[in-house]
Amino acid sequence: MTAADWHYPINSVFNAGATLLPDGTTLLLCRVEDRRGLSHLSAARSANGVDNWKIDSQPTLFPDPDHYPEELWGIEDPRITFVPELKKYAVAYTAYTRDGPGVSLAFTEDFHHFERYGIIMSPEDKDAALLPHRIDGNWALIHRPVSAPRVHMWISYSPDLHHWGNHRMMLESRLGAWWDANKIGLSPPPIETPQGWLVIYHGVRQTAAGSIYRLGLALFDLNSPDQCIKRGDEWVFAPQEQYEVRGDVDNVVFPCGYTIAPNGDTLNLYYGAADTSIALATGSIREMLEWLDEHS
Ligand code: BMA
Repeated sequence: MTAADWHYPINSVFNAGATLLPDGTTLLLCRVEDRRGLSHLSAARSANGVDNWKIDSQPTLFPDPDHYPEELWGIEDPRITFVPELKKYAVAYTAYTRDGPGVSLAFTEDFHHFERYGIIMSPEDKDAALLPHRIDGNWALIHRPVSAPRVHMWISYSPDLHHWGNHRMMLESRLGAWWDANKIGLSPPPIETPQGWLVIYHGVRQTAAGSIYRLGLALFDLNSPDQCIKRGDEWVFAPQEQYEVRGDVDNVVFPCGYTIAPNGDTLNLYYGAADTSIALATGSIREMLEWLDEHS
């Protein structure tokens, strides 16, 4: 999808959260950047997850004056998790405050009506997703606080989804010349597998020509998700196609969501390409786990 698919003038569409609805429809919650530069979220639905997208004619979730000043400069980069205990979808998204990005949480049953919890992680913080069920009685949220000059992935726990604590560092950015030096963050929500939580994360390499956003893999313990079991040394996905290397922000692949095919193995990864369009790539979860066995 690109801006040309929208019902009203926008600048770009990228970084979409994704989920499968009960009837098998793929729902994307797309980050839509308007022509002021501020973002809102819009739902797009497709029977096959590939084409014939039906895009909401109006913004689906937009910066809400009841949540000013936290959402004053827009809302971005949603990650969707279906929570069976609540029978609701959790949407963790970036609220762009005057003092930088924070993490907000909302719940919905239908992607028409939303219950907003407001900011749950104060600025600067982003790249968050809720785990689908409690761990030892507590909810768990992966997020990425900014602690310059290096930023890492953290996980925090909550008894009630409002009060968060027991903060643990989950994955540290590497140093020096590495592709994932200094700045990393969760990309889509973790994938629960019998071997552990499979995490696709982004690493940001700073170069003289700008940043390069690439994706790597790591595996975390199912019962203690702050414990990293394996981490790949090499990236597995990087800007390569023209629409990934050229756009509003060159050299960015940035997935915020996926769906899993009925075979339980094929991952449909929806990602923002160069902050300009939404693209789809597919892969095998089994192959990713095997790759981690060989490359961590
Ligand atoms: C990150 C996020 C993403 C964006 C990326 C590249 O920090 O803000 O929304 O896609 O930068 O611009």
